[in-house]
Amino acid sequence: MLRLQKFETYKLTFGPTPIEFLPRMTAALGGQVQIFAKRDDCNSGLAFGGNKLRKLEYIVPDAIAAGADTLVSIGGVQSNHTRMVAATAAKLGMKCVVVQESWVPHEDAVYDRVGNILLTRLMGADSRIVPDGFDIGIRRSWEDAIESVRAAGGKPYGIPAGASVHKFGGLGYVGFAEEVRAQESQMGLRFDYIIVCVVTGSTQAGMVVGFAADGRADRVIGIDASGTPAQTRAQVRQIVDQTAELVELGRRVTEEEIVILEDYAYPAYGVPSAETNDAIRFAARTEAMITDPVYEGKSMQGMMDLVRKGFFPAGSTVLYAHLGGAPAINGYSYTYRNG
Ligand code: 5PA
Repeated sequence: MLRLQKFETYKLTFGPTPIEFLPRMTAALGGQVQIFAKRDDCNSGLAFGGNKLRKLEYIVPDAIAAGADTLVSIGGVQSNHTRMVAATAAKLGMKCVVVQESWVPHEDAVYDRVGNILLTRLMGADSRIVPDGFDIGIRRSWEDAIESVRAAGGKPYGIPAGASVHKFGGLGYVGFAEEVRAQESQMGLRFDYIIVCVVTGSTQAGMVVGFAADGRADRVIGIDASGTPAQTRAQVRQIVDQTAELVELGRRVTEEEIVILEDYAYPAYGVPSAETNDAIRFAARTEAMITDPVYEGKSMQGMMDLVRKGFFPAGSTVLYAHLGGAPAINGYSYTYRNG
């Protein structure tokens, strides 16, 4: 039994997210592997939702207890995470400062005016674009932003990139695993594999700890979208250990139980390959399921390739964790101008 209940939460999501069977995608990929999706992209009424809200549900009580009046976070120009922090701040009646680094070597005339950054600004966040490139670690620009709030007399509460290296960053996706187990018993099945996109690490790390409780940690297949997999893996390892301790897993998760596939992040973080674009069109045309060029398009590409390569034995059930991110597609309007 994982000790998750002892942590306070602040409700930002609707509750358990649906799991749906994807019949047309299953058939189009050969019919040997049954494909399901868990729709964390539809988890909330806050600004289109997504994976960050599960994490933030465990972080907000700490921000309130700290007496904060401003949430300060960081991501790329089209960050989903900074959109979710801006939404959370609006919902709490707090202020919000988000640093948006230039993580993506992508040029589209409207890239910094549509999608996530548009929504972030609409919700009243102070969005600060800076020239620094991609890095999932603790950043100087973020520390400077925290300091600037303090210097102006505010009470900042810092949330790192993707809410990942926050002490409670992994708890939300331990909750995901508990939720899947409950849904499995209602559905009368047990998923053989879970596919998840990984960049800053706490989504997969939480799942690994959650599924370690029933011996399935190595069935969580992380698809790297960072393009810096060594750093991502090290961060997942660290969050796994910290989260396992918090929920009292009672043992150390082994290296073999942390599975991250590196083959799909090319050509770079935030830049879709031709195969990523094929996967995005495939999910849209078989199931009207919208994935984005930065994250879910790459995990979709990875899942499709693994099915086609026979990675999953015939008869397997695969659960694709849809973590959100669709608003970013607007920043790629030229790429998809003809569909
Ligand atoms: C993100 C992250 P982790 O960062 O927890 O590994 O999750 C990867 C991920 N899918 C998967 C979507 C839709 C995501 O938004 N996004 C970041 C952001 O700034 O938006 C943290 C990088």
